[in-house]
Amino acid sequence: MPDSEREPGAETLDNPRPLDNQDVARVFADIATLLQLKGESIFKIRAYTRAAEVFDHLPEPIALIAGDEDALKEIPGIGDAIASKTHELVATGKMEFFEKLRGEFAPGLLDIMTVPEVGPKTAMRAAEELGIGSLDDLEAALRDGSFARLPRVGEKKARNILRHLEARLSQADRMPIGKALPIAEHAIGELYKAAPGVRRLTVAGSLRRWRESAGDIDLLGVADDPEAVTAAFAGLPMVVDVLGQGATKASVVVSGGAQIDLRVSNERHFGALLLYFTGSKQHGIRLRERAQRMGLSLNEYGLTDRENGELTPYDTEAAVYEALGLPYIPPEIREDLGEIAVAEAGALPDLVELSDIRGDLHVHSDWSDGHVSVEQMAREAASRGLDYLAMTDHSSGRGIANGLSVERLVAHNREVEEADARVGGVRVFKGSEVDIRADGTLDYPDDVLADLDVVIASVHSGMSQQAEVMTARIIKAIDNPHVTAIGHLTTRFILERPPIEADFDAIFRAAAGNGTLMEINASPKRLDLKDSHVRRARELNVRFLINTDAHEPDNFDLLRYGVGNARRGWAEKRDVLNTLPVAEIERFLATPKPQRAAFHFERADSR
Ligand code: DGT
Ligand code: ZN
Ligand code: CA
Ligand code: CA
Repeated sequence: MPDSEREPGAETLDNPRPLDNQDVARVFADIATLLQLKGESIFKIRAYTRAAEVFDHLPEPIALIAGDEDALKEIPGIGDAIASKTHELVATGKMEFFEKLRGEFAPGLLDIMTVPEVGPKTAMRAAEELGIGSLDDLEAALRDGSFARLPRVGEKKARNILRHLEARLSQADRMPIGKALPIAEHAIGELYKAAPGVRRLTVAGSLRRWRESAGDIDLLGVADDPEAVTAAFAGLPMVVDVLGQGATKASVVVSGGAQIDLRVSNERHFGALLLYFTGSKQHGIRLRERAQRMGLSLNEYGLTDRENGELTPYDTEAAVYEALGLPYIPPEIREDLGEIAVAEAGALPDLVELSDIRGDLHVHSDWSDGHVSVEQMAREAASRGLDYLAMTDHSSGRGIANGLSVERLVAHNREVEEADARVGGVRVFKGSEVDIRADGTLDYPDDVLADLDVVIASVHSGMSQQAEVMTARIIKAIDNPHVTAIGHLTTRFILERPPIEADFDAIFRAAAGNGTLMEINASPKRLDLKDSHVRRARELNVRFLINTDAHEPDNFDLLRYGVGNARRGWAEKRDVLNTLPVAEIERFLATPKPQRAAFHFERADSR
């Protein structure tokens, strides 16, 4: 699957997103399922299953070709009937055939079947015998035991299903950080305009910790007249509902559905306030326990001496930590994952920073599914102060992509060399984002890969392989001498598509063993590796690239999400190869692969 079905940030709050390749694939898969339940012929079912697979793997956005039925029919596996249904679906958002078919079954049947381990037969029985027509019904039947009593279900399976469902429901009203943070920043800008007396407006909560998703948006600020600020906040044009409004706090819902909580304090208490509302809750609890042991009590106003009841306010977080005998702990690692003990031991990691990143080794152009030319991307990178980038357009394994055939790759390489010569201030490397096929072979032969400076190998298809198969597939790519890094390892989309199943420790060990890098893909719909994988990989001596996977110039701005995510995984500057100056990167790329594992670089490099 390509990176491009939906550009990061392309959705707006007001426009529902257009159907992407996976949406279309899902409709055809649903049709196949329903036809199977109806007992239709295997040939008919297979045509729809095939269509679902084709669209799932299509490396370009379906929206770009669905307008043209003839172009659709040229895709192998897509016949007349499916082409016209696809056209209808993408153009109108609906497909009559599917709507009619769906109407023949109990409502909610397909929803229920989206829960792992609920197969079609069980779902049908649940609908017919228990009247289950929604996920809510399903939850109730799982809790009261009636679901477990259905034929071929049983206690154990019902428990598993409930676990899957709970995981689903607990994510249901969260937003990916890529949606939440821009809303928070917009609100801050608007509030500065609407409430001239407000200062130090800051994002707090999970967003300040750069968690990949947020339940709500927490904002803090300072003012001499807090009530004027909460009133101005409740009156912002973006606000659609005021949930509560008081002298120092307000909660609102903004257009698009996000909730924002604002708290305003005076300057003297702001450090304690920020510490409290940044969380995490668990980190706060540990700090309060520590305060207790010191005869103090910690709250959002400061530290109170429990003997004499005297409150000391703090205007910075660092001052609170200091009073607790600790160095400043960065928000990204305040998750009660051992950070307080590590801080106490003076062993906090020196986390990588946005300004440490000097280049980007995963960038697309209009040669594949990017939006502008190689040269424009290079100029854009240069103007943003990057010292180098690698142009890594897609390979074309399945022949239906706008990915590059070997012939086009050769021409692409020439254009990259020309851009490198023409655009000053930035080194442009020749690269490819090459597909790791289902069997672990790559789309290009080794002699073609050998001509490239940077090879990002990624899984874009066959994502539901069994763990052992997937692990072997990825390790085979890692073992290829020309592969620089594995791109977006798990292929997940935050809150949308689950990660692959694999033995990640085995993958990280293989990568560390021969110096293959692991990408931390900064696209906020991916953040892949995710934070916990970064931390584990780092323990196993893996080194990283933080890449934007940019498909257009604005995407270079997404780097900050990747850095936030890397910091949540405790990554330091020395763990991240693209913090190196260009000469060092060239030295790394010139080092043959098994020796890359031992590649040593100076830490004390300055810009
Ligand atoms: P979220 O919104 O689910 O993404 O996660 P947070 O961490 O932003 O949580 P939220 O919005 O409920 O609260 C913001 C911060 O306020 C939280 O990180 C820590 C603090 N906080 C909220 N409720 C409690 C609580 O009951 N106890 C403690 N110690 N702190 C709390
Ligand atoms: Zn990709
Ligand atoms: Ca929050
Ligand atoms: Ca909150």
